[in-house]
Amino acid sequence: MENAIDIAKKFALTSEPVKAEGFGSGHINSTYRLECEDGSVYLLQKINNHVFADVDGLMNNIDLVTSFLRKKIEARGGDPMRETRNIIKTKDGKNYYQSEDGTYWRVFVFIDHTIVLQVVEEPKHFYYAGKAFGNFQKLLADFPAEKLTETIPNFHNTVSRYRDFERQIAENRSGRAEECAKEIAFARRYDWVARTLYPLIAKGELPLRVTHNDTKLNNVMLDEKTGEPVCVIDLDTVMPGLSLYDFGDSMRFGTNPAAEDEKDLDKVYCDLNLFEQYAKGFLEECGDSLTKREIELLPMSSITMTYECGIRFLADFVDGDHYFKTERPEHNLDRARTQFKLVADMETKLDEMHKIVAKYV
Ligand code: GN1
Ligand code: MG
Repeated sequence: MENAIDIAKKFALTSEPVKAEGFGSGHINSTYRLECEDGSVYLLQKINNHVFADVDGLMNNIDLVTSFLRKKIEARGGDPMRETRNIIKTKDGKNYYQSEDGTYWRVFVFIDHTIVLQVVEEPKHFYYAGKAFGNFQKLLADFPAEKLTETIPNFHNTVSRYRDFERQIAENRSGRAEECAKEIAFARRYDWVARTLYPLIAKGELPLRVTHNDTKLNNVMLDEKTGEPVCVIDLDTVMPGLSLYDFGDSMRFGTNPAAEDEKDLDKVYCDLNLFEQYAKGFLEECGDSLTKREIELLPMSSITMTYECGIRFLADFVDGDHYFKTERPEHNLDRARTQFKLVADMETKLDEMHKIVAKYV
């Protein structure tokens, strides 16, 4: 079987690859920091093709989106090699390589002098994350959405997510459903949350835009010295979606001062100061283009996206951990618990969130 170095040799690198080390913290793909003989560094990734069934469509999306962004970044005098992902093609000019064992690989330019955070360390980091994702949305406002493949159909369709959740609980492939009866009961008590955003698209109340759809704090690279945003990464789920998905998912991950998989739930809550930091940054960048209805729903989107992630983690736990990477048997359950703790906490803070949003529109 080909190892990471053999695979790297298929790509048009500046010199021979010599070292590949595990890197990053994504729950889906596997990432390596790749070093070459001449000292140049790249990012090598194995794409999870169980999650992304159409790798060709996925990589074509990333090629289209990054090419589009590069032009905009150049036009405003930015650095297109740092401020967006850049695909390194294979020696035969393809966006990815399929190895002999059927796995899929890609290489990106490595962006140095940046940090990626798992929790907010200084409030300004989250303000900058808000600016990064708000700006990302602004830059893609005139991207021709019809050119994009839907890499994961119904990705944020919370109505079908809830149906899948009930089906996986009923199937109980892991036999662990009883172990999490309390969490299942919570998910059912809050099932109304699944109907707060998605159905409004069909009713014409919310516009589809080109959105990132996976806006966790660790999907933005910040300058190691200043903390200012450098580059939005993890473009696998850039698809038509709601601005509210991007806003809410950032709040889900970033307003919690503890880790997504923290076992001590006393440490898990929604920090409203952090909520304010992100809201300010996001709205400064793209607030002008949001509709009244979108703005009204910004606070609620934090709950909806956190709930969605919670039922996905819980369903995967009961299903036997086939989707998200896990490091311990209870990992997905621990993650579901933090999400549900946040949902309940955010619910008590909705009024405050509305007051904060009102300050920046
Ligand atoms: C996954 O790949 P990563 O770790 O950035 C997941 C997101 C979840 C997130 C939860 C394609 O994101 O939807 O919100 O984990 N990505 C996919 O941390 O399912
Ligand atoms: Mg990621």
